[in-house]
Amino acid sequence: MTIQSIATQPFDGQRPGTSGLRKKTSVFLQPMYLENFVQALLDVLNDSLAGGQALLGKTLVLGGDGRYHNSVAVQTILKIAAANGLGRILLGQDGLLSTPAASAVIRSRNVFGGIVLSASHNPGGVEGDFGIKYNAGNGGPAPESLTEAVYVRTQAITQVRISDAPDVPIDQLGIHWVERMRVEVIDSVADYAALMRSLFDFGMLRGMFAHGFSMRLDAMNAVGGIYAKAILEGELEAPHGTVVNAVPLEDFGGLHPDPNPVYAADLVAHMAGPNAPDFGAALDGDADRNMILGRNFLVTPSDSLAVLTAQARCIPAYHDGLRGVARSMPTSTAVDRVAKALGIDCYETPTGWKFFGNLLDADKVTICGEESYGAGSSHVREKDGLWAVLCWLSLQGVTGSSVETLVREHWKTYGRNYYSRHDYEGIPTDAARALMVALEEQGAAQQGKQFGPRVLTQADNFAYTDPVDGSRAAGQGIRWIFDDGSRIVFRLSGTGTQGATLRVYFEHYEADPLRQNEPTQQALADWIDLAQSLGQLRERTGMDAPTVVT
Ligand code: VG1
Ligand code: CO
Repeated sequence: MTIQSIATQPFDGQRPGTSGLRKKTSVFLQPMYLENFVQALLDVLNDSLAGGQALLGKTLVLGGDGRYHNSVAVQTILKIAAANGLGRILLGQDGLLSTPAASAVIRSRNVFGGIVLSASHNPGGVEGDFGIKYNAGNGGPAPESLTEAVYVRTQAITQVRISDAPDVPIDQLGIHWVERMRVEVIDSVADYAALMRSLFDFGMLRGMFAHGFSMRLDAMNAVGGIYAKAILEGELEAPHGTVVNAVPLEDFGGLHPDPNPVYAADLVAHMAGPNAPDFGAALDGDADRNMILGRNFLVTPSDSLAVLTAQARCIPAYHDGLRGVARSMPTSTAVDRVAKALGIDCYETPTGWKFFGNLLDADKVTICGEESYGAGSSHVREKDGLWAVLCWLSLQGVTGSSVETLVREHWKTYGRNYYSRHDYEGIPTDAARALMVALEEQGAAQQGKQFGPRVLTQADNFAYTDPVDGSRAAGQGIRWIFDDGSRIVFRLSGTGTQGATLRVYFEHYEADPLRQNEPTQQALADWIDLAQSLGQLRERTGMDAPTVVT
């Protein structure tokens, strides 16, 4: 075994987005592409520590969502880490760790950080996407200061250090060595399952299934399957077959592992059919997202966050109440009303889980959520799909109410926030940038004007100052806010890999229980029309309609 220094040259565009560096798989397959990024990351981590050989005493967690290239990338990373003098790696068996499980391992073993290989909800396979992200010692996504430093380093990189050691048998639990670096292959599920056991009343949940409660969890052929199988069918003794698409496949069996009504249409149809179980749920590629369904009933993620916040005391971990809550800016304000009623703080952050980390670390919030099917709590520093599912299971067990009843009762108490997101995918990047400039100008020009029964009171581009460390993030999305509290928000995706994706978010509040049963798109029609006419979306995107509506 020897350590080699390989000459390399920078690649353009290795700047991490909303959640790590995410590109077409073919981009990652280029020789040195992954190598450069990993070397740059280790350089930056090394520099952040005092002293020359500082990485020697450190441990990193490593694992991924099992998509195409996962196991090859794991071997490459092990060899680069060893060559750079890292002390130890805790590797999920077969190279697998869901995003929330990686966060759990970092925290439970109290280590320096972790690398997660995932492009999350993006499709996988040779034709799909691949990704890599770094999580810090708190278990959460690296802050922008770190990802930016890594990017800067990728642009000046000249050498990669790598060992020529043989591959590690990543399927074999136990201790292996690469150079002087210890590689411990760990059970991918154990730490995470223990954490879930500590939060929920597993005895009560087991009792539900014993008494015939039925459920279907669609793991979308992604890594979440191994966690859902072990916990739902294993520990909670739900019937075999409760978890479907449970085996992680390199291409997710051709599915798009994004749990929303469009890509999880199968589950939606099943939940509307004659054999629908009591409860339905789906996870995304790296199991940090969740979709919640009742019988013939879809829960919007913003409502899910609000209901969980309102009912959190049903769950042992939150018995004593919540410190506060946080939501991303585009997420509906349903949770704000609950926070107000509970007398707790509600924070509004930019999109992406990294912005919740400081609030959680400073104990300002307990539960966080995003409109994009993500929710989580202080138990880890990532959103957590199966945690959300176990929360909803607990709510049904404790209250004896169905998913639909829980949501409808919630609307009666707090009012309903009609909510929808329209995505326009694959817009040429330049056109998308120009569109954002135009939308900002248009907002400024129309501010104070009347549109039908309402006035556009505020038009701006959201900026956030972190209340804990004072760091600032500007340009986080264009907001058009009306005097009745309704909103239209526009932002560009930071996780797409082809052209640009425009996301348009619509929200409208309805307090009157008699008007809470309209189809969502109909209830939001005024705002959808307004976004079209003022924003000229058709002309500027070249598309007649959004590509995905959720
Ligand atoms: C999207 C979502 C955002 C989420 C991010 C990562 O980002 O909108 O809410 O945090 O994906 O989720 P963007 O920039 O494309 O809108 V995951 O499950 O893909 O890591
Ligand atoms: Co994800």
